[in-house]
Amino acid sequence: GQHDKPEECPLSADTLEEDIARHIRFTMGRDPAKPNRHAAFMGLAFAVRDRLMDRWIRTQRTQYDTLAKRVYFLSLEFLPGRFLMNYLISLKMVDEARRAVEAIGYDLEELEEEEWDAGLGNGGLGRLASCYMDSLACLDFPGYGYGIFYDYGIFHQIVQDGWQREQCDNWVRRGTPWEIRRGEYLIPVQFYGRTEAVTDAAGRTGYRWVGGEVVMAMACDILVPGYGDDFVTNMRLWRAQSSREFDLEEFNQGDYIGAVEAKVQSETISSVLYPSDEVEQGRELRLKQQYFFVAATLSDILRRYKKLDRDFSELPDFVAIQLNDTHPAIAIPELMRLLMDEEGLTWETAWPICEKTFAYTNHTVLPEALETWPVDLIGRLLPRHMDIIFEINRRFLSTLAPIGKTADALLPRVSLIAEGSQQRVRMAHLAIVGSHTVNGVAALHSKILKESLFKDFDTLFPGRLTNVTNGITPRRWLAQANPSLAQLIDDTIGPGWITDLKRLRELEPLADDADFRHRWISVKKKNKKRLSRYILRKIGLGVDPDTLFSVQVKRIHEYKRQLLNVLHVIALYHRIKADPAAPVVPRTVIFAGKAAPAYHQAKRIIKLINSVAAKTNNDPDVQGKLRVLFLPNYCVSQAEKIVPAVDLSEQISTAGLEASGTGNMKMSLNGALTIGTLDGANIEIMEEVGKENIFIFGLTARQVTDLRNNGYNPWSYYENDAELRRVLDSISRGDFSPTDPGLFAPVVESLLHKGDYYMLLADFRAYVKAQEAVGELFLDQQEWTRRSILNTARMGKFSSDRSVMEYAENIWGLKPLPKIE
Ligand code: 26R
Repeated sequence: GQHDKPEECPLSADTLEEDIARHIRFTMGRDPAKPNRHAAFMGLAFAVRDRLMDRWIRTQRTQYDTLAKRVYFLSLEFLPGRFLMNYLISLKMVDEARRAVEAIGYDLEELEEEEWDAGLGNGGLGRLASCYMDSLACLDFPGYGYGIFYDYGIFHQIVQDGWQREQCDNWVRRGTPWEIRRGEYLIPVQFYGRTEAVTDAAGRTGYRWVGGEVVMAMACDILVPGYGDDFVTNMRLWRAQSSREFDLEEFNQGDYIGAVEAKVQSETISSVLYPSDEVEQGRELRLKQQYFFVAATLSDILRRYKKLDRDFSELPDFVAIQLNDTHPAIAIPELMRLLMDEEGLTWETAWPICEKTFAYTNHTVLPEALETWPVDLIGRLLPRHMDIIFEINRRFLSTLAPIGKTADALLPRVSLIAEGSQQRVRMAHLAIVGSHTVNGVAALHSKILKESLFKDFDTLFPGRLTNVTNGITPRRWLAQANPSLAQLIDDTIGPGWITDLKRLRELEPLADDADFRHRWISVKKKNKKRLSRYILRKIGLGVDPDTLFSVQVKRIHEYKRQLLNVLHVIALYHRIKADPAAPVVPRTVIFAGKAAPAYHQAKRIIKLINSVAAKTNNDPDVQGKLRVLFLPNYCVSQAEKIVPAVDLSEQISTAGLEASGTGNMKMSLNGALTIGTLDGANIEIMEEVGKENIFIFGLTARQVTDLRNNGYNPWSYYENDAELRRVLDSISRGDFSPTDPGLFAPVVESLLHKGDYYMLLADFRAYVKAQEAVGELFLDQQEWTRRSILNTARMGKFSSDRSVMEYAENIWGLKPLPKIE
């Protein structure tokens, strides 16, 4: 392909083949003449890593030499998936690698499958962080990602008897070739203890945090290369290590085993990612994780800043810190503590520095996903931070009183502390007050932040709230995941789109070219065949690549309404049963996604999907007309197999609730047509691709709130829509759970007896109608393909390069580094 021009490596005179053999022998201790698959993968991985290493060192040197302002992207989650192919593509050495591994008896795809996904995130938020790392590197921005090196990533999902079961994701069991450990470089992080007043020589009172225990943070770096140039940056992920003097007292008193136990215990801080996507947790260990990584990161940032030998008042000229949701918001009081208690600044000097350094991105409006922490817990774990948070709040609230802004219970609404039976800190309010800019992740979402969730703050801090619409990296989500389509595009308009996605517009005229459409259809068909083989391998179900592939893959959550999709599937099933001779557009309905382990309703929906699949797939009347399936363990590498094969992308959340969505962008970029509500980034996708090239249905966000305020009654839809009634009755009756007829009662109850909070019934008829239009259009393959091409051609806006440029210009005040010669 055109992306694979081998490039001379200045580092070593050895060929890739020689390097691989050397690593198999000397790094892995294996015979290079007949390496097993794992050794072959590791040999290739280390050889590739060598080639990134020198570029990385040179990039760091340039950043240091130019005194460039840097951005630090703080995130509790990163979801990079696999690295091998991403590195090979960046280094333009795919073809070279393919030849080298063929020489030792393997094919590249086989070795690719040997790598475990790095699943250090839950879903959208974590994957977005990884797309942004890719774009930062591609655009040569001096930036670093900071996070936690979890030993256990997002759980591995298996499906047993239709139910989700969780298994541990011990992704580093066999070691990962990609981590570069900084074992010599440990940063102490303190917990518990108390605040003490101290008086300095001049008689001024200050405070210090004393006592408690200390855990060490060890840096592990993972490289992030730009595309096709020499720029390589990194994510720095922290691992907890016990400190040598951890609870020495116990040790000295002779309780040796007790002391070792306590040491081991302290290392659990970085052991597991919390799988709580949008469900509140509030566990002490999670707060510990947040502070652990924030403290280590800020210490690292200030260490680097101090080398510049500048006044702290200039910090915001050299450092921008982006908070990926509120999860790292404890960084705000931590920076205040460091500036005051460690560096001797006054509150009055320290606070503006903080405000000018931090910016915060909100990723959800769901109330249950807005973090609050009990004051008692923060007070015990981080006593000095609790004092500082109270002081931030006191000063913030006191600015409101004199300017007559205290009407209508404003103070309790905006306070950082929620009063109640137990006081809690509202992390979003802390993040807003301590940041110069707060952004939502799609136009509608940001509007909702301004007009509703953070309305008061928009009034108090005019201009602070803004929007940066999410994006995805075209390197992974087109070049890597869909090589056939990438090749077709290269052959047609050249490879410039990879770093300038707007150039896909040049494909527009080809939508009317029958020959091009023909080639487009073959690519989609090839990808659908590839996915069909994968499905057969994974769950033993044969699917027909000529059918319409309708796909809903994402975390399972009621607001995302996988259940609405299931209701439609059941309606289709009933129609087939009612008239088995009638012609239908054959469909394959694909679901995948994980449910939070404690989210019982979501897990029941997975079971329902599998039960509906079992019944319909085994019904002779249905053969060749409808297949339903649930693919276990949705993850980045699985998404790379699914996304290129999608015909219809299901983006059907209740309007106003999906902040942006990014799967919607991936599928449309790969030529899928979207069926969706006017929610999140769907709206902007519609604006780009044109109303005629997307299937929009259902209530708008405004209509959802109005309906809710005026009294929503799900029963009226049940009573007035016979088909809907048959669908719900068949679930209630136990048609899909004959041995346990009450199994899905809670599902129907949520709709009819518990108020149908996400308004599935209100949108059901519109959804079915939109699906009918989909079926109709699919019969006309030429017209469908024309629209598919236009979707791809018009997705340029949704490159994460555009998003990151907006952050850099409007929020971080960053310029790209001068290119390295
Ligand atoms: C506090 C804890 C329980 C928690 C809450 C929420 C942990 C993790 C989350 C994940 C949320 C914030 C998330 O992933 N949001 C998604 O962010 C994507 C990237 O911006 C959006 O595209 C997507 O719409 C949104 O749901």
